[in-house]
Amino acid sequence: MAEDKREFPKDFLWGGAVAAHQLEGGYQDGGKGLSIADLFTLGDKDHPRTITKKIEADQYYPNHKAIDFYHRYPEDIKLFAEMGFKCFRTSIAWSRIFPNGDEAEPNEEGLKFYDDLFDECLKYDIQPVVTLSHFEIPLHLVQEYGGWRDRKLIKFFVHFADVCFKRYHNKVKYWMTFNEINNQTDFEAAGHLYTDSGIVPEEGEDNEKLMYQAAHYELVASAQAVKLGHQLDPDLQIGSMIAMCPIYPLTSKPEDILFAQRAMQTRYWFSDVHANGFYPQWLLNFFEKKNFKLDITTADLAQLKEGTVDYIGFSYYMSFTVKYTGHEDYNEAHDLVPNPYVKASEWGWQIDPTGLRYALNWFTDRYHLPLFVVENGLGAVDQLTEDHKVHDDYRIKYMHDHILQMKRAVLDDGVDLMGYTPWGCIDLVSAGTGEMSKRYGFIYVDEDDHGNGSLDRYRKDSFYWFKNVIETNGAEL
Ligand code: BGP
Repeated sequence: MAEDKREFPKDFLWGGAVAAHQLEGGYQDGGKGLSIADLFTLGDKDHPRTITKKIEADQYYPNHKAIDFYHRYPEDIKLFAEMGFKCFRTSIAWSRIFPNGDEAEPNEEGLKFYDDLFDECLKYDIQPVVTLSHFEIPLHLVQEYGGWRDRKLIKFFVHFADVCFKRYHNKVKYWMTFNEINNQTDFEAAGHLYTDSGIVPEEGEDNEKLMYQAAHYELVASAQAVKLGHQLDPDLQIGSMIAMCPIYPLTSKPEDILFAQRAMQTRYWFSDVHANGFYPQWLLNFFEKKNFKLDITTADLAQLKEGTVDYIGFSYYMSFTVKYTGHEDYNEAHDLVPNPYVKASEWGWQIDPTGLRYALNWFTDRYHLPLFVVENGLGAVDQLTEDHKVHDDYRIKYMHDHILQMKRAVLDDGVDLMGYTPWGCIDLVSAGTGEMSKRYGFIYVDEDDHGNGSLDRYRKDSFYWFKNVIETNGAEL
């Protein structure tokens, strides 16, 4: 097939994405408090990370140093500028601004750090795109309040959001409230509950109910933040951030189709609430059926309506497949089956570029809102050659195939896509495993899984490839 030489719309936001706890390091610098991410140990694809109660001397915590972006960001932003980035997605570490999370006054040193970081981006005309809560909440909120199981967290988060909007609204136009808010659907993995919501389920507690309650509080907090942000500055664009893994039926058997539909509803009701401002009826019926008496007030429901999002930001790495096995309700821990048509990465993530075009169309049909692909990429082991090169043609192929599908969704299907920020544009600590060796970057960072290495940065082959993609606005992939 002839190469598709069409360009993306002008003003398309090409860039890259990271999260504070996965690259900043400096975990106690500038008055920062501990966050739950500071208690994640190192794992690997066969051994999940654990979360210790306090910092243990004999454990390694990869996020403490990460890639030391906290001290080296000018060098890194310069490399992003060299690639031609139009935007840079990062998050604000909540515990840099509010070390405990429940203070009235913010920590000026933390605020100043992000002022300087955003100024450095703007120096090169790189627009910051900011996530407020990316998998880390101040540890004190976990220990004192039990994380998002407590309604008070709404107040603390909204205060944090308000302080950030007021301080940075002249520098940051694009915001997202909670990273991958729907990744809690896998409620049987207690680690996820802990990560997203800072909840440690107690013996005998119903994880599923806890998840729905925490998610409700988060959605109310998000809606209140969106409303406040718009009141302060109507130019702010505040979006949701959804982990999009389309769920396909294994066969065309009507039962499989219906079950896949319910699975999609179960994974994506979060964006329904963000975008529509109300709960889907099937879910309210489900709460009844399960006898979940959730704390959802009339005032909450009014607030959800008043704080709907401006766009849907989402991550896309893989698709899922399900098969109906006789029960009605989708349970992510048990109902996924391998897709015989799709190959998986070394970490078992099913690589499916076509699924990205499907997802873009699916979101468009459902919400009629602008979309933003704020994460996508291939985690792979890279080899640094003696002359400091990385020949990562596998990564280039992955990105080529995904960008091509994105191009078709935009130019053929008419999807309104704001931009594309591939994940981990510079190598960083994996959220899932804590490894450095699961690399996503265009820029190689000399550091191993245990924190050894010079931390020097090197341009991979994909660096030059992506630079050209941006320069030609996607005409040359
Ligand atoms: C997303 C998270 C990111 C990031 C990415 C890759 O779910 O938003 O924080 O880490 O996945 O995952 P991993 O780091 O586990 O490879």
